[in-house]
Amino acid sequence: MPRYRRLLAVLMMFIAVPGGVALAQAVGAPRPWEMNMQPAFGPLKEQQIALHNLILVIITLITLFVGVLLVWVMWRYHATRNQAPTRTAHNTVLEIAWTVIPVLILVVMAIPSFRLVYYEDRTRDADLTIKVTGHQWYWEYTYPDNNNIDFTSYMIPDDQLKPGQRRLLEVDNELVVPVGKNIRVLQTSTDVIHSWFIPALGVQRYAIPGRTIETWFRADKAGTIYGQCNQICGTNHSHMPIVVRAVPGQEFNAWLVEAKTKFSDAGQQTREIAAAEVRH
Ligand SMILES: [Cu+2]
Repeated sequence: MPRYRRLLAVLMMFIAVPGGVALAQAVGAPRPWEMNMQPAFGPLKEQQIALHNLILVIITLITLFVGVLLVWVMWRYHATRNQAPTRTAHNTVLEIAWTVIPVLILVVMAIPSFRLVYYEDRTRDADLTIKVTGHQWYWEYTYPDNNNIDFTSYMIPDDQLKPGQRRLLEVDNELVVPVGKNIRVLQTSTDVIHSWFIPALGVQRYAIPGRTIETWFRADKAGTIYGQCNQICGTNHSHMPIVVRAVPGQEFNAWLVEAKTKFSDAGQQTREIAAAEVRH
């Protein structure tokens, strides 16, 4: 009974996911039947969820209020119940109220909103800087604090995926970062505008040619976090995913040593990039 089994699998997922987070490897990725935002991996996303929840309450109350008012007006002032309509044209108190109250509501929404925009903008105390360069159609990551380690990150095509890997989301070289550290991200692009978007980290920033745009993030737990380019950037826009692997400090240092040898020949990298661009 495949349908029954599928339903069971979905149910299991709802049970397994919260439990899974507590286990060894947390995963920040989209899930089937997802109705909410992805669970937070760090402070940016936590604050985004808090702002979202606040605004959701406000707009729900407004919608209910306006809806009830509309239904009441339709019922109360229907021609059969209100045969001699009033000729009222002005009501100063009412007009001031329906101007001032919405302004106050907007101010209540604007204050936490602006606070969050500035919080996401840059970190005052970065532990590590990473440069992200968008290319048609892959990402390039540079670690200026660590011998300028530089590598490209390409999507793994469908026919090379291992069992259990996510289609259109896996890459050959992940961006590796230490857990609990503030990561400053400097972004640019070499061709068109891309956007570095990682929902579970709460990061979404344009990569614009000729400009360097800053943002930051922090992963507060170890795990693998998936994202995608979300600015339409050409034919293979859907083929340039982002994978961030957040690992404990010691593991990160070990990775740095390994990466220094693995990606040591910067010249070779550059030549490969140039060759890839000619092929496209
Ligand atoms: Cu792109």
